Amino acid sequence: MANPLGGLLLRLAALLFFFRSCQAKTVTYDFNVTWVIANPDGLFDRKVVGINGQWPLPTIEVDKGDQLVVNMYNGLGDKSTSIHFHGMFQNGTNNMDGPSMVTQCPIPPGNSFTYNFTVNQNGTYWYHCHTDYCYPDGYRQALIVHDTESYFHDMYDEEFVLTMSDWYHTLVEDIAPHFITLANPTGAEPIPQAFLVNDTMNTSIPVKPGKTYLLRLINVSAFVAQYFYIEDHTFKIVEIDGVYVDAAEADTLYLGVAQRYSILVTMKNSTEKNYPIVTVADSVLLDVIPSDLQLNYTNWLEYNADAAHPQAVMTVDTSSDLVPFDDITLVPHDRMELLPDADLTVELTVMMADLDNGASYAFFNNISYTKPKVPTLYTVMSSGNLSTNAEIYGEFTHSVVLGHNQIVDVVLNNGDTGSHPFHLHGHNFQLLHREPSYGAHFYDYASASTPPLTYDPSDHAAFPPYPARRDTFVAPPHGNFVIRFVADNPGVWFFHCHIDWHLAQGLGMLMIEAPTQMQERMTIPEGAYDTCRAAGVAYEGNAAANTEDFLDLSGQNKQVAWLPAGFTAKGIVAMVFSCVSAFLGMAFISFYGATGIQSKKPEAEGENQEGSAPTDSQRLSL
Ligand SMILES: *[C@@H]1O[C@H](CO)[C@@H](O)[C@H](O)[C@H]1NC(C)=O
Ligand SMILES: *[C@@H]1O[C@H](CO)[C@@H](O)[C@H](O)[C@H]1NC(C)=O
Ligand SMILES: *[C@@H]1O[C@H](CO)[C@@H](O)[C@H](O)[C@H]1NC(C)=O
Ligand SMILES: *[C@@H]1O[C@H](CO)[C@@H](O)[C@H](O)[C@H]1NC(C)=O
Ligand SMILES: *[C@@H]1O[C@H](CO)[C@@H](O)[C@H](O)[C@H]1NC(C)=O
Ligand SMILES: *[C@@H]1O[C@H](CO)[C@@H](O)[C@H](O)[C@H]1NC(C)=O
Ligand SMILES: *[C@@H]1O[C@H](CO)[C@@H](O)[C@H](O)[C@H]1NC(C)=O
Ligand SMILES: *[C@@H]1O[C@H](CO)[C@@H](O)[C@H](O)[C@H]1NC(C)=O
Ligand SMILES: *[C@@H]1O[C@H](CO)[C@@H](O)[C@H](O)[C@H]1NC(C)=O
Ligand SMILES: *[C@@H]1O[C@H](CO)[C@@H](O)[C@H](O)[C@H]1NC(C)=O
Ligand SMILES: *[C@@H]1O[C@H](CO)[C@@H](O)[C@H](O)[C@H]1NC(C)=O
Ligand SMILES: [Cu+2]
Repeated sequence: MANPLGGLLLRLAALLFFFRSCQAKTVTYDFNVTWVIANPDGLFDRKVVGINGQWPLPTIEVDKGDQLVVNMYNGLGDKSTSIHFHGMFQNGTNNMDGPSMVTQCPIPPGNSFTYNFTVNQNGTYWYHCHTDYCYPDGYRQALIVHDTESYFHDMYDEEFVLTMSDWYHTLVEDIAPHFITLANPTGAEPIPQAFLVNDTMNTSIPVKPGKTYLLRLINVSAFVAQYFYIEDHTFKIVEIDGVYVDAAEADTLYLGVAQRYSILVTMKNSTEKNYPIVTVADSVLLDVIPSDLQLNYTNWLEYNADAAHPQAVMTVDTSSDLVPFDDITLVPHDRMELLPDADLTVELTVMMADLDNGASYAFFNNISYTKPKVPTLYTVMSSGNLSTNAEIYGEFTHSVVLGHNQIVDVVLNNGDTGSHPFHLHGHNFQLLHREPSYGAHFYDYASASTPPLTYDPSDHAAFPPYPARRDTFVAPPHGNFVIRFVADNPGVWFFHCHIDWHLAQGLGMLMIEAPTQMQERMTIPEGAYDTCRAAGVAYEGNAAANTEDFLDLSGQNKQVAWLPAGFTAKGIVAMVFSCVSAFLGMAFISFYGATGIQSKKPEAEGENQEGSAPTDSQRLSL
């Protein structure tokens, strides 16, 4: 006989259980960061950054709504570090964002730092160190936010994470001294020795016929972008950088550094053969291609472990013949509309040029990002009502103050012949415009003799009604893009090229978003200041650590001086390489630099293309 009370109790219990299982939980990771030895490409043993004695590093996994706590102990002994959780908005917790000298002090050896924030987002992310250049030493891994309510949750049987990266045999600390120096005036980026999928090579993903898999692809490269396809399989894109998109059929993807795609792949019904998963490095980004560098790699969808694992048969001659899916055409599943016209437009021109020490730097509008003496967030917190005055952050942090809830456009013109994946911390932005589009002529502009395509606000294709959103967007060689976001997340947010070498050359700037609201809403835990004390870094004052007069920037860190007028990279190249020794060259430069010739900024972009920007032929001549 039915017992109404019992039924009610049962239902209550079920409800309670439901609430409990939905309740956000705290997920805690203890990371003891130390050096370990690894050899993922089978070619070379090297020191890498391990966590709790392991490498590959642990994948962080949380459910949407969870509180994530990462207790990090720096056991490296010889290097400061920090962690950035790439793509996490850190809404209200800007101080947990991770970039050294932006939102925290570098964590010195022997010290700890606790990252603690709420994850109210879904999708595919990653974490990596963010202190000087560091993550090419292996300090990077996936961060997955599980969401049982995603619209595609019932459309797949199983999921796999696949990270893709370039791999160096040399420690960053040994590469760095040779990179930004007189000996490398063209700024030729270090060439990786291999490319890894999931921190290894020759991976087979065991699959079952007829099943559908969710593959989360994450590009954790430091430099080189890769094309991705699976022989004889198409797939559906369902997520980019944590934003669900309407399923879009595709066969080839281009993953810039730091970008993520989730794709659904349905297996064939037969188990006769295994299919190559092919990654091809974008060789256009490489200044020279060493003869022993393998650019394309085969991994497999393994239907049958006993069948052959064939190498991919390349159907194109070079990577630039692959036409990837254009991410700007994706439509977010939540149908967020095009934001209203911007209240503020930040215009940025990218350029690479040599400074007075003969080394190559990267610039947004003539400014090469140079670390301040006080982490910029702490300048905001200690500056009272002067926080809205961009001057206090110093000229060389390239800080722009955004008003709370302003609509902001970033118009970026790439005066460089390389492509650059730009990342904004704290936000997703809408993709409004990009040219040239992927296709046959994409790389035509990558030539120094082709003038850059400059964005024309009065003559462009209509913006999409439901623009795709992501946190990292690739600027094409000599091309441009326009992105838009709402300044609804008070904080100091880094906007920078995610090619670690280019960030080291200064390709970054800061958005000081709603500083007054930051002061009202945020408190910095005392432990964060302990880190500064241990690091010997000031945590009050303007960019020059002046606490008395925030408008007095004397003593601020500056970028290296401009080259004297008429002095060009070509001259330096010719000089360095025709001189008997680099030492002679250096002596000449210091002599030349000391003669008191007026330094001069490049007059116009055009002149700079001609003058100090490295051209392809110069790069190749190295
Ligand atoms: C970290 O690991 C190193 C090496 O295993 C060990 O010596 C050290 O005690 C550990 N530190 C912490 C705080 O766990
Ligand atoms: C991957 O396979 C290739 C070709 O069979 C082989 O030369 C290479 O050593 C393998 N690499 C690793 C890390 O197993
Ligand atoms: C993390 O932050 C939450 C919310 O501010 C707080 O309640 C909790 O105690 C913190 N946990 C740790 C380990 O610091
Ligand atoms: C996050 O997931 C929820 C539930 O699946 C969905 O409604 C929301 O649109 C997702 N957010 C984004 C940015 O895709
Ligand atoms: C790739 O590596 C991650 C993390 O180590 C692991 O969870 C995942 O299963 C691997 N994927 C495949 C296809 O082996
Ligand atoms: C990762 O990004 C780099 C730089 O944009 C790119 O060269 C490389 O091809 C990307 N990797 C993949 C697998 O797409
Ligand atoms: C596999 O078989 C199922 C059921 O017979 C069919 O619906 C599906 O289209 C087949 N898939 C392929 C890729 O042939
Ligand atoms: C793929 O690699 C092979 C061997 O390294 C090479 O011969 C071929 O040209 C490469 N193809 C592409 C498209 O890079
Ligand atoms: C770079 O500096 C020159 C000389 O001061 C100036 O004319 C030019 O407008 C600057 N370019 C940008 C984008 O600010
Ligand atoms: C800013 O703060 C200073 C010191 O608290 C005060 O003297 C000054 O009047 C304030 N200025 C404005 C414009 O509010
Ligand atoms: C941050 O949180 C506020 C509400 O507290 C919300 O209005 C805003 O949209 C959020 N911004 C982001 C980028 O998550
Ligand atoms: Cu770049």
